[in-house]
This record gives sequence, C-alpha cells and structure tokens, in this order.
Amino acid sequence: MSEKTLYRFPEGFLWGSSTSGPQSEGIVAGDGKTKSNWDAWYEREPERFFDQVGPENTSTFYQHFREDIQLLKETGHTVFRTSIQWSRLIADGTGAVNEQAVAFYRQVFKSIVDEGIKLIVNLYHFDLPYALQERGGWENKETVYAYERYARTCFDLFGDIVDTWITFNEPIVPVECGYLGDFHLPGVIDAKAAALVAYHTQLASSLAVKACHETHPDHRICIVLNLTPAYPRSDSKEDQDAARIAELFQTKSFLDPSVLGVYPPELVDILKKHDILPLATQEELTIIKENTVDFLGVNYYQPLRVQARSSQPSEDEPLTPHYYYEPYDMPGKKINPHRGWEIYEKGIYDIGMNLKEHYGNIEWLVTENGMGVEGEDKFREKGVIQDDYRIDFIADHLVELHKAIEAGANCKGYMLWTFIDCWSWLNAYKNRYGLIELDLDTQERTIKKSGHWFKELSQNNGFER
Ligand code: BGP
Repeated sequence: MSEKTLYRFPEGFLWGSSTSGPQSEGIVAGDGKTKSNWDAWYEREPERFFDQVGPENTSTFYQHFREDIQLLKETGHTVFRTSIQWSRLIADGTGAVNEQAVAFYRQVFKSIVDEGIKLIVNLYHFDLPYALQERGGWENKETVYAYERYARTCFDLFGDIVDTWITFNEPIVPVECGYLGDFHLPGVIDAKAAALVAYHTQLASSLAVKACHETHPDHRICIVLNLTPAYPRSDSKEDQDAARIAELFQTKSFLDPSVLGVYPPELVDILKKHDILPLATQEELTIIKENTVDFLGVNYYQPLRVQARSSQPSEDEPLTPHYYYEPYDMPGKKINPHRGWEIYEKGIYDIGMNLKEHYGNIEWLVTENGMGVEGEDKFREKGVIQDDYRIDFIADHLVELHKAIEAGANCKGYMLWTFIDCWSWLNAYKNRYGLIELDLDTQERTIKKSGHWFKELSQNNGFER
C-alpha cells in the first residue's frame, strides 16, 4: 500500500464558505426590501430561470439564519462570507435606510461573530437596486456615488461588528454577462458601455476602500476577483498573444487597478484604438492610484483556455473580447458535466505564483471554489448525500493550494462555494453546491458527507490522502 501524505496548512489558516444575500436571503412579505435587477428580471422573464424559480425563493436564510449559523459550526467553519443586499438596506438604492434590514443584518453579523467565526461582509454581489438600473445602472456615474454613500452607510451601521469587507464580487462578470452577453441585465452587446461600466465599478470600489480607511482605519477591505489564468493552446506567438490579451480583459482589468493602482498600458491602448476608452479625470485616477486593497479574495472554478482567432475580424464585427481571441476547447480535459466547466486544479497554484511574482505577494484568500452537481438525490444513502466527488474536488484543489503555500504564496484561507445549496442566478437550483442539502419543499437542512468531511478538515487544519 502506498504511504499517505499529510497536507497540513499554516497555523490560523481559515476554513469556511461564501454565500451572497441575493442567493440566500429570499424575500418575505413586509420585509421592506425594494426591487433589485434580479427581482425585476424575474418578474419580466421568469422562463429564463431554471424551473422558473426566482430570487424570492432563495434558501430562506432570512428566516433560518440562527439554525444556519449552527450548521456553520457543525461543518467546521472558522470563516464565513455573505453580502448585504443594497436593495434591502436602502430603498431603491438612494432612499431611506430600512430599519428592519438594519436589525436583520446586525443580528446575523453578531450571531456569527459571537460563535467565534471570522465574518467577511461583501457590499455587492451582482445585485443592483433596480431603480438605479432604470437610470442607466453602472453606465451612469450617479450609480458610483450612490454606491459610495451605500458603502459609507454600511461602515457606519455595522462597523462595530464587522471589520473585514469586500467591495465587489467578480466585477468582470456583470460586465461580460450584461454588456457583452445576455446573462445579466441589461443584456446588450455594447463594448463602449462595457468599458464604461467596468471603469465606473473600479472607481466605486476604490471609493469604498477610501471610505473604509478614512472611517475605520483598523478595518481591512478587499475586492473578490475570478482570477482565471489564461492558458494558450500552444507556444506559438499567435496563441501566446491571444492569452496575454485574454488576461488583460478578464483579470488585469480589475486586478491591476485594485492592487497596483494603475491600469495596464496595453489595455488602455486597445480601448483607445477602438475609441471606447472611458473618460477619466485626473482626480479619479488619483483616487484609484491611492486606494488599493488590503488583500484579495480569489474565486477559482475553471481555467480560461484560449487560442488565436482562426479568421480575421470582419469590418462590422462588434468588439467583444473574442475580437482578439477564441476559446480553446482542449481535447481530453477533465470537466464537471453539470456546469460545463473544466476542472483544472493546478490553476490555483498558478494564481498563487502570479500574485507572488507580479503583485507584491499580496495576502489572499480563496473566496470561492466548488462543484455544482445536478440531481444529487441519486447519491443519497441512509438519508445522507454521499458526495464523494465534492470531497475529491476540494481535496484535489487543496493539494495544489498547499503546494503554492509551500512555494511562498500568501494565502490565508479556503472558502468553499457554498455552505448550503443555494439559488444560482439563471441556473436557480439546477446545480447544488452545498455542504448541506436544502430540501426545497420543506426547507429542511441535512448535512452531506462533504459537510462532515469539511469539519474534520477544519479541525485537523489539513487532511491526509
Ligand atoms: C460565482 C458567483 C457565485 C456563484 C458561483 C457558482 O461566479 O460569485 O455567486 O453563483 O459562481 O456559479 P453558478 O451559480 O453560475 O453555477
């Protein structure tokens, strides 16, 4: 029999999971929540959502948070991240503060902290108050300043309980899915708007960092990015160029200004060439320069594989990132068939090395990684879902993370997506990600095999295999 290896993590390494307000809280009559972009979209086109399950039916954390926080303990959490819903806290994004929401979030945050769990609170997880979307959303600079006010309000209202914050989750996703595709509102193809939305989001993030440091100098604040490395099909110059440009759009567009305080010159040149460079004032660029994040959250699910284009762009081809590269469907890749995402564990090691070598070895946490699986019911034995595939998925990634830490990566924790099966945007409840099963009919919660395994992982600060 081959000998087992022990993967022990550095002392104080954090173990836990992430969720978001819009994916977990749900809506209860009389709770004072106003409409978000997701609520409005579901009202308009429920058929776009898997099984027509919309955002009001998310995993009822609003009613069950006490029980859920106990479940965090039972699954070994030492860290937990959720988000405040802007549309719940501030009527239509700029109106009165909803006192019921204040009471709700204070109770939730206090209960988590009282359990000795490190709490990280995100201000924005794809959920814009719809009233702001109707006035142009992130294309309108008004949204930037409304967000800054919202961030300051959160620091004021909750800063006595919460000391670790996130400005945005995966800000490139609403840009790609809403302005270069139709998976988020407004669902248009408009590269100029995409560039403007990305710039305004970055400015808002930097303003939140500034506000946090001004009002609570002892607090720490980060941005969460999906730092998917871009891997070229081959060593050819064309494929290498494709990968470099893919990274400019997909990762460096937020990573560089957030961590280094400046945009990559090559990205600026490309946007200039296409005449879509957003107008930025010197004052705004100084805000971005002077207000970089204290640490990074990294979401990692899949690599980005690219190749050079097979044909030249036509005259009237609209500008999208694919103007410069094509996705590469690598033969023989390992895949999660339910989500259609490649599984490539080494990506997490490469992220760690990239941050070490090019971003001053900034401190980071894995803030999302996980495996969404459809039809988990068939894995039930004696009432418990035997999700060995999830345990293997986590362990395989942790082996690479461990290697990265040994090679000097400054990673301080691992957070799974997610602790309980939750609603996932257009996919609603199609793919289940949780350590805990959620019965949609009864709202009953049952720990899966992975939840018990995760507790041991946390208690032992590592695992053997
Ligand atoms: C991330 C989001 C999460 C979550 C996760 C899983 O990009 O930050 O909100 O949804 O992906 O993806 P999906 O729900 O699309 O399967």
